[in-house]
Amino acid sequence: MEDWVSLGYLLSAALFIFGLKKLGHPRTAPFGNQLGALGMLVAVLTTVLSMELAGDAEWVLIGAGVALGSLIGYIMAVRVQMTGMPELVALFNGFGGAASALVALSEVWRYMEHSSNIPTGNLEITVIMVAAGLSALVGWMTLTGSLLAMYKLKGGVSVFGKWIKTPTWGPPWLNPVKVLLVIAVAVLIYLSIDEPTNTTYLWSIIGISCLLGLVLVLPIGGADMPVVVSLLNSLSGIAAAFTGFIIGNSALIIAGSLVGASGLILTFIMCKAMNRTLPDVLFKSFGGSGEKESLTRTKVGSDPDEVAMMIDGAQKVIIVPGYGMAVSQCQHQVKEFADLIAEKYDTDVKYAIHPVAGRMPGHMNVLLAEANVPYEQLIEMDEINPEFPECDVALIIGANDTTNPAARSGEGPLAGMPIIDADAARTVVIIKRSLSVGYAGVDNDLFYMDKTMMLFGDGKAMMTGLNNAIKES
Ligand code: TAP
Repeated sequence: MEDWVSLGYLLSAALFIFGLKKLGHPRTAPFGNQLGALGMLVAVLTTVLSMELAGDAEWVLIGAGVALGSLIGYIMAVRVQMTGMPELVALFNGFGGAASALVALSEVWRYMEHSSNIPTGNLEITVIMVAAGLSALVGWMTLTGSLLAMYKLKGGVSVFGKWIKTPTWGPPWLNPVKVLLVIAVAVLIYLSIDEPTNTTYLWSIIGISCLLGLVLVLPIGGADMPVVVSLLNSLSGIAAAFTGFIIGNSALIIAGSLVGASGLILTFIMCKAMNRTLPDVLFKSFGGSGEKESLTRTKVGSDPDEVAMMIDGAQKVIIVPGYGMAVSQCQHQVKEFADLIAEKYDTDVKYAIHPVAGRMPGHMNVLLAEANVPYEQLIEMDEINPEFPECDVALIIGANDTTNPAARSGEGPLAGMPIIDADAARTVVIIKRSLSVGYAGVDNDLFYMDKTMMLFGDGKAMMTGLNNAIKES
């Protein structure tokens, strides 16, 4: 490899690492993101310029690919709603895995065409076939698993105008099937070493890997989806690292390893937040059938004036944001509310942040940072929970599962998940449009407690009403 190419890859790796470091804090995260994107640009330019292309046609092909990919990425990023981000991330994970697996496949193909006279047992063939087999396993599994995860996050798919719900299905016999499929791929990789030109092995590995991605994600539902999305993210990185190994591209190995390692760390953080282990998530199907509980109970709603009167003079208010705040985009009204009561009643205001509130890691932090909420006021669940018994009002805005006391029982999709202890506050105010269930489909006893006031309506409309009522009081 020429010196300038090595330097280009070194620069891109340094940019990835600094970018990752900056992503560790919400304030520096946008800069971290830009560093990462710049690192990718340097890596792509270095790779393209170092390629020995045969003629103009190949340059046109590469240029068209780069332009088309950039355009599609730009349009998707500009058009995506904040609430659609997790689906987009899942889709990108899948594309990342597939891209790596395709590059590995083309390299093996090229190798097969030119190396039919290499004796079997040759170390080079062994290394290439094992790396290509693993890249195919991880890459194709990531593609199908991520596509299914995307449709699970969406809740379903529209076929000719008819909405078909994404199923969650995991009978106990599916677990041995998963193990058998992994063993089958291992055997096929082993066989392909002895017969590297036999393409049946390669196609079989691809087919089984695609199936494996589906059966791994199919039983997972409810509150465990964040774990599986972050695991798939990690797998897309691992597939890239294997491919980098096959084509001898150090930038791909470094970037893939960084994504693989950071994705795995995030997966374990998510598991800890959900009080699960990774094998539990992958083999125990906590998500259940994916069916939502139907509601029979009722509760009379309050109005903003009533809530404003109750908040008048409150010494301590803890705001608990959830997915509904992201849907209604009411973070600015929430910040205005906090400023109002801090100024008018000298109220101590804090925000309780559950690690899986919303639909992506750090979802609430990002929204509240956008509204300029001081970072010091965002308190992690473990730290804020002991403060609820001393809290006058817990104001829950569009959060449901993350406050559901059903999680404290040993059964159901939320079983064992740590929650925000909002029910320990003196009064609970919940803003949401109805009594309907949250993402995991479990009815929430908190709505029906005597100390709970329900403000039925869209988050933004209700917060605006509440702020006006406080200003007029
Ligand atoms: P959820 O349990 O999803 O509940 C959100 C609530 O917001 C809904 O019950 C809904 O009730 C309400 N809502 C929706 N639109 C609203 C609007 N415009 N105005 C006001 N309220 C609105 O929320 P959560 O407590 O944040 O829990 C997150 C869930 O998602 C967890 O189960 C978590 O495991 C899962 N999940 C998380 C992630 C990550 S990484 N954070 C990724 C995937 C899945 P109404 O319809 O009655 O308004």
